[in-house]
Amino acid sequence: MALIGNREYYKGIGEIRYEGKESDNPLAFKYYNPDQLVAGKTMREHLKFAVAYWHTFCGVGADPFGPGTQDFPWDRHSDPIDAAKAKADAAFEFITKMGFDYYCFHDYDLVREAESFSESESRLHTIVDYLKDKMKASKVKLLWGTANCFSNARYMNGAATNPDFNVLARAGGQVKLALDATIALNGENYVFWGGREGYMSLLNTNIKRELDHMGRFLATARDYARKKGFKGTFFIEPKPMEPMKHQYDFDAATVVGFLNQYGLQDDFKLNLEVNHATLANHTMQHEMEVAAANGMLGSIDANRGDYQNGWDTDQFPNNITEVTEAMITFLQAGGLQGGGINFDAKIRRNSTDLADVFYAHIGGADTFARGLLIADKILTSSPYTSLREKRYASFDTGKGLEFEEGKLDLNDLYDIAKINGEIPLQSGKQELFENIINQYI
Ligand code: XLS
Ligand code: NI
Ligand code: NI
Repeated sequence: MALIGNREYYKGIGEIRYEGKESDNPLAFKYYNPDQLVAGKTMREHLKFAVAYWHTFCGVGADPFGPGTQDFPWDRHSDPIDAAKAKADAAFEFITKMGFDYYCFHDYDLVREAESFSESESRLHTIVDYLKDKMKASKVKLLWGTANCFSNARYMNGAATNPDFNVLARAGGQVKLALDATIALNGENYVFWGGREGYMSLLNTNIKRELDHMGRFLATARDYARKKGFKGTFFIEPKPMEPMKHQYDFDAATVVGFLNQYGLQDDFKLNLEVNHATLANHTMQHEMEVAAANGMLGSIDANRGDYQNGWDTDQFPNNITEVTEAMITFLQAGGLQGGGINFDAKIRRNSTDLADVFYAHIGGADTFARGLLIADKILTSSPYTSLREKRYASFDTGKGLEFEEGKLDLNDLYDIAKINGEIPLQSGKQELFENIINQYI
């Protein structure tokens, strides 16, 4: 294959192709067949896979007990621009070899943040120009950009919810630059993950003021981007905790309420992440159902947690049942509104072979492709949909329909209750529903 840069980073690994489920080639897709039609669209169009810059090209595997285990050649450059360009070369080589169409970034994943704000700004300009050329040459697109307003010490008490106005203003400056970069690179969406928007202790926190500040901050960012011609969608990414004890964007339902309260509902939708759902004691399907019910199913950060512990382990997706259930909701909602499936996931600290990051993305893509195929079969050829609809049939005609249309008052319900007397039980048939999912897997 033609290389975009002049150095090959992932040596000995070529383009990953679809070979079907009988293939025993570990470096091939078994289910993800980009051009295969499912429910009227190609898999490529449905799934819009993206590589997360921060995990795949920045994450060296450090944990609270020790430093990283990966030694990325691009990090060895002492000059920050050289390092950023080498990283971009590696990134585009990887994304192209995977055959994916998209990537996602935080501002300072692209280039190291400088000592001064203005030097950071000029570094961002330089790397954005470089990325423009890489994108043109490769046809890889930007699914979304975002600003890292949580790593730097200045954000230890939050960014938009910081009690110090000057920190909020600094975050505003940073978000402006990240929006500029996203717009310059034709980003299709822009994400806000409230990394430290929350509290460690209520004793020193004024929730009402902090939420008002966050609402105002997001409206300010939206207005700026719209004025600059940004047509894409803004996403809020819910997460209940970590790094803070409590984060305001707790889960889908909380964020929907927040967006409606602050008048942001027409411009913002949700970017839902599997491991964030489970941290909030929900399933991913629950989060997607809540978002879809409100017309806000925007994008997905694909990963998975660990059933035996309670933090954001960001493992690559491999749970077929979990993903199949999510894809049922995905198809019923008519797909994602503007977003795609971003692998916000990292290989384990002891996965140190060059090929490991390929296996990881192949497994993740195959899990989603397989979930999509199964969900489509369940919806088109199993009794699943009719069984579910049947449960609500009493609202389709007669008094039930009149109730839905707002034509009955409480006295009407009283009259019906009196005439009906005791009502026969209607089974929820949960085990039957579960069996259908398993049968189609
Ligand atoms: C962290 C978040 C983060 C966002 C982007 O838990 O998932 O990676 O996706 O800031
Ligand atoms: Ni995420
Ligand atoms: Ni996360």
